Amino acid sequence: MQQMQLVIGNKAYSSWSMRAWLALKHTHAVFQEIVVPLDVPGYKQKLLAHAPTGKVPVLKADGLAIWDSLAICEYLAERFPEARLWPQDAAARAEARSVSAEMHSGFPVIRREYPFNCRATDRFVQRTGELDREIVRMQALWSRCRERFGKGGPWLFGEFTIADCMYIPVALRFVTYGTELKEVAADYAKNVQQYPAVREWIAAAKLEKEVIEADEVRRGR
Ligand SMILES: N[C@@H](CCC(=O)N[C@@H](CS)C(=O)NCC(=O)O)C(=O)O
Repeated sequence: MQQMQLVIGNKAYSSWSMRAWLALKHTHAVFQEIVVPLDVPGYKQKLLAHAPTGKVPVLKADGLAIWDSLAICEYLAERFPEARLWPQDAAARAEARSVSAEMHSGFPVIRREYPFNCRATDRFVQRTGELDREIVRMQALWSRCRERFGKGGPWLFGEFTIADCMYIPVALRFVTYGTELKEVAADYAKNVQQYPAVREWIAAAKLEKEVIEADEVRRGR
């Protein structure tokens, strides 16, 4: 079996890359990382050489190029059943798929107003009503998962699943932008920050030299 390759963007800025990377890490498979810095001259051609979307992440495995974070997560869940990337219980699995899809296709305001920048601290973004509404929804979603399905561990569905891969970058955004969180969400964000794979990703992000100005919102209040 050939070693898998995961094509990703800058660790500092690419939240979709992080999602696929977290799922792949969770399988404990050995893989090669191909980092393509985004928004620099020629980056699009490099991405198009890997997949027709010209976006990251892309997983190269079994002679296939699999693009899009959720498709990669699904592929890994099938290929590594022992990693239990989805909950074992059918009801929990249905809900985990719902919340993962909700993240994948939703929360446009959080994604726009809180650019992912996992090495940044002390950033300030003016809150708006629409941003507040999404933050409220996010916390309600996390609370429901934790309360209904989270008894077996610190993650949304107890054990670590794809739902956590989807929401870990959001928890890191809340840390970056100093968003006040209610207890359940605050505990979840704390757990995320302590997770070894997250620490490894952020440590690597801090070593990157590239800066994407659009994702560097202002410091302080
Ligand atoms: N729906 C896609 C989104 C992928 C995406 O937008 N990736 C961004 C980086 S986080 C990208 O490739 N940006 C480069 C570009 O659009 O040129 C997924 O889930 O993988």
